[in-house]
Amino acid sequence: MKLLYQTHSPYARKVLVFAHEVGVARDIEVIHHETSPTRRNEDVYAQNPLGKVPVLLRPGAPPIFDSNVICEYLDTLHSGRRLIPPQGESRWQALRLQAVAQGMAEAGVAYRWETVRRPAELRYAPLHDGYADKLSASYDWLERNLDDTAELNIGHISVATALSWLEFRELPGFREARDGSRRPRLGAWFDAFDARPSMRATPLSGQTHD
Ligand SMILES: N[C@@H](CCC(=O)N[C@@H](CS)C(=O)NCC(=O)O)C(=O)O
Repeated sequence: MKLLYQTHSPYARKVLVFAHEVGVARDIEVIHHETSPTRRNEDVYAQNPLGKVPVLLRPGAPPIFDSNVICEYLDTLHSGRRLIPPQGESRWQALRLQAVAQGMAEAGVAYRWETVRRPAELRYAPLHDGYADKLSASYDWLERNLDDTAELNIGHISVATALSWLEFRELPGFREARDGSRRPRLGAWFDAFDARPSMRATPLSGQTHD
């Protein structure tokens, strides 16, 4: 299989960390692509009409995207414990966590448009304030709700890869709240997760090209 990837995408890295965790990473050839809505990448558009990575190319089968769907697929390729719980409350908790992580990454991307990516004269301050609010509220929610005793699941992988990217891009931080108070549970949980071999094997690097 080939994975259309980006070394600075939280979504692409989520897929690759997932692949490492379920033991299928060795079956995947990683191919870096630069993507941006302002710079069309024909190779990516040829596989995904949204022009986004990650995309998984499978021999003799259609390409699949996005990161959520690729992880669902990879979870069918191994005989170990499923990292996307198939049923019951654990499924809804894991998918809810994934949804928060996806939203944090989306808010982070949007915040960057309003702070560094869009030409200065086109930026709209109330929007970046609004996205910062979403990040702050999500961090607080995770500090209260992240179940660090639950078995590893897609939600944890999604949150860790999103937080890692938010920190890499120096976006509003998760370790400290705006009033200066710490988020000790979230910080400790992230640091432990970040030491996993799957995270060490997939470092973030590079700049966005718009
Ligand atoms: N919902 C998608 C989001 C993928 C995404 O936004 N990828 C970014 C890279 S971080 C991209 O390729 N953006 C190009 C664009 O927006 O045109 C997923 O979870 O895979």
